Amino acid sequence: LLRPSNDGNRYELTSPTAMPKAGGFLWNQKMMIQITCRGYATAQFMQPEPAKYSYAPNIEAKTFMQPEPNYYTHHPGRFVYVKDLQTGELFSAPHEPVRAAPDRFVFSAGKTDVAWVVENMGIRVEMVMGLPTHDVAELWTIKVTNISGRPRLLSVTPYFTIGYMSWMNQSAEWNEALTGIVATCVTPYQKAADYFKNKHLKDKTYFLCETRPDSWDACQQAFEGEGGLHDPSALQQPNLSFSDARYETPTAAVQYRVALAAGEGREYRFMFGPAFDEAEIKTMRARYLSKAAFVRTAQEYAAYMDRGRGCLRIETPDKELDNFVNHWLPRQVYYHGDVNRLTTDPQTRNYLQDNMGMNYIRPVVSRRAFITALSQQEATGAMPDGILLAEGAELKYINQIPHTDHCVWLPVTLDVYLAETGDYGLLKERVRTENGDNFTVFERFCRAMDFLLKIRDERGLSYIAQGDWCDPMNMVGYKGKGVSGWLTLATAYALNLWADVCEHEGAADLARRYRQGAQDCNEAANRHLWDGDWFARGITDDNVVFGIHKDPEGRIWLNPQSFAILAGAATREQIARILPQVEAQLNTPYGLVMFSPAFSKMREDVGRVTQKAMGSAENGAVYNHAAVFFVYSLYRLQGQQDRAYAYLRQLLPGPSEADYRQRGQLPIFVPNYYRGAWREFPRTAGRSSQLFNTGTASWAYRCVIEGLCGLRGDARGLVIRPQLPSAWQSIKVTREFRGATFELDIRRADVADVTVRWGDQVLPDQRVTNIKPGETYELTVLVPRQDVPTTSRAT
Ligand code: CEZ
Repeated sequence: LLRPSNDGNRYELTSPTAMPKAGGFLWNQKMMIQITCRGYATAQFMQPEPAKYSYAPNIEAKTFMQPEPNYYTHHPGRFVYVKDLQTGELFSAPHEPVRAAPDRFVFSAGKTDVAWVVENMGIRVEMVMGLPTHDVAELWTIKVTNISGRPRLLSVTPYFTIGYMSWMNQSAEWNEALTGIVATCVTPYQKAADYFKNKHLKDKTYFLCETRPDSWDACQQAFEGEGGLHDPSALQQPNLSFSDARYETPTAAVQYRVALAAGEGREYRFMFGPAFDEAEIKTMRARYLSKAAFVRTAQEYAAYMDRGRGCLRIETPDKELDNFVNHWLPRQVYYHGDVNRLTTDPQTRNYLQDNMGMNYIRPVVSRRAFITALSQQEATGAMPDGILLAEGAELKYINQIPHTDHCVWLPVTLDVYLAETGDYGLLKERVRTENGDNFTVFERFCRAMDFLLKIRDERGLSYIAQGDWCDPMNMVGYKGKGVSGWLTLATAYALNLWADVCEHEGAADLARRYRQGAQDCNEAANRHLWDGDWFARGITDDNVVFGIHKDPEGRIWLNPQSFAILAGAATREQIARILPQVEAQLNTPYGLVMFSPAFSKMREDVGRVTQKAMGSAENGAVYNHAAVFFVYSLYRLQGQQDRAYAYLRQLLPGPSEADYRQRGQLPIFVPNYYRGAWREFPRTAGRSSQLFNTGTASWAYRCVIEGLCGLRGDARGLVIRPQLPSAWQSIKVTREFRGATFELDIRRADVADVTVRWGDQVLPDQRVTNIKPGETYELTVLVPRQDVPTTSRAT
């Protein structure tokens, strides 16, 4: 059903029906496209706000990518109809809209292109989509080959949807000079001021053909007619109807009539994308639409993707994990760090965590991100809800709702930056904000930490306002009193991390003060939120503690447990109580759910999260971001590597076929969630959201690098403490770190503690120091045969 190919660089799916929503995605800094194995596509480009060029038949939200996208007959897509003109038989590739059962089907998701091979009626259709590196356009190659062994007469009709562009004004027509269909619209708006903004929008969609077709349709209705998309009326005629669209829904359908001898094939190239005017379309055509340009563009794009290669190669007994970690996980991390989810105002916590992952790929980008984020710090020390990345951008949608956790992510992200680079110089940089204040990075971090200390109530618990990390938990504290148990613990974690940095910088007083602050938070959490076997999630405006034994829904939440471990709030005895509760109440065959049981109805003192569908998203799904926090916290303990690995592994679909089918997703990204509520709704449990925007990616990569492989930098060098699952005898790892390459041969041996050998030396403290850029270090790492599970904190 599915398998890696091309040395793990691609993933192939051989059925269009087993996992209908499975697909792949490509991006550059201006656009992204997610396309399913059946040909449905969702594409977005930036100008600078997100916009469409292939529209749905209704007016759709463009604000953010949504989970579990619904595909329907007229969903935007990229298709080609093939009709036998002698028998009248018809099929379409990749699969939609005709849905004819293929003789052979291969959907192949690559890192730099998405491709298909579909065979039906003795005809092979090969489709490949690539993107340029710096422009917004899809580059398509469609090849049709006669494999029937006899001469054939065919019509080949690419059908690329343009869709409902605008209720104000939309049209489309064939453009002879450009050899393609050009559709035009006016983006709907109301305010006069928006006229001047919208003037510069790319309100044209073009579909260009390298080879002039014999006929075309630019009007959707003319093409589809009474036949419907399964058998469009225009395909029942000798040729398409040369229609134009006059305030009608535009489309791009073009037809080639071909006679193919046995074994003969034809290759066509097309370009699809948005433009401002015809001059731009002309330039784009000249730049890209030829065989030579396609080859050059593919090479450039491959070089661009290669910059996101990541810093780790592993060879373990778990081949599927290897494939994911060596190929796909860094790609997903790179995507986040490279384009910040293609928004002009990423949520601050997302912006910082996405850059946390970028530290493993291009730390200079992360360094710049600190400066960008801190240059928007408020006078109070608070961080805004979103970071503005484009001129004229504004805080929109979720970023207009006050959340209180953003400062937490500063030291969390910095922790990885310093571990990767050792660049403490960053702390001395001066950053000026719009309101005119001018502080060093170090001072700004102190101000952010002071702010976290300040936004606590008389009990020492952190206010939640209208949300914390959990966005839709908007009614716990909207009256101004409610507190977040998670945030109290996350504050302690952040303060401790920052205290370490203060110490390194010789600011002992500050270190003491932040450590004291952390201890206060931990004590407050223990006093008010420890429920006997786990930590509660919070206390509402009306002073009701929730996330506790007696709650029938939302009884136990994962995040407070993870951060109680990270913050050092949980003692060894408490951890020993927490871990089995998490396993018993939160684990499912598809991973750890974020809390349990899911809410079946609105709880007005918790909020919008309880209104989401049971088991979807934050309402008790396997919300991978939360699951991976827990995995990370286990890796920070000693002797929890079996649990950590088991939960980490569940982030990924497979490897059994039943699991792939149930999740419905290729193992080429971690989605933001899999459906939970597996006791209530086993039929839908495990189903992937298909949404690859998620903080999970950064943390998963971090868990593999720092946790499983145990390769974490510090001020002096690289510390090596692998945490292999007990069933593993050995692994091989290549790690790039501070310009050097480390080749590690890690295996179990009769040693009392991890032993790192370099040549004939045993390295003290399992640490490589004086790392020389350009050098390759070959290390032998011996790990004890028996890891005694304990719950003590790692040092
Ligand atoms: O958004 C994510 C946020 O991007 O949800 C996470 C949060 O930590 C991330 O910053 C957990 O709440 O209802 C909502 O508004 C949700 O919060 C979603 O928007 C959710 C999306 O699924 C992410 O794309």
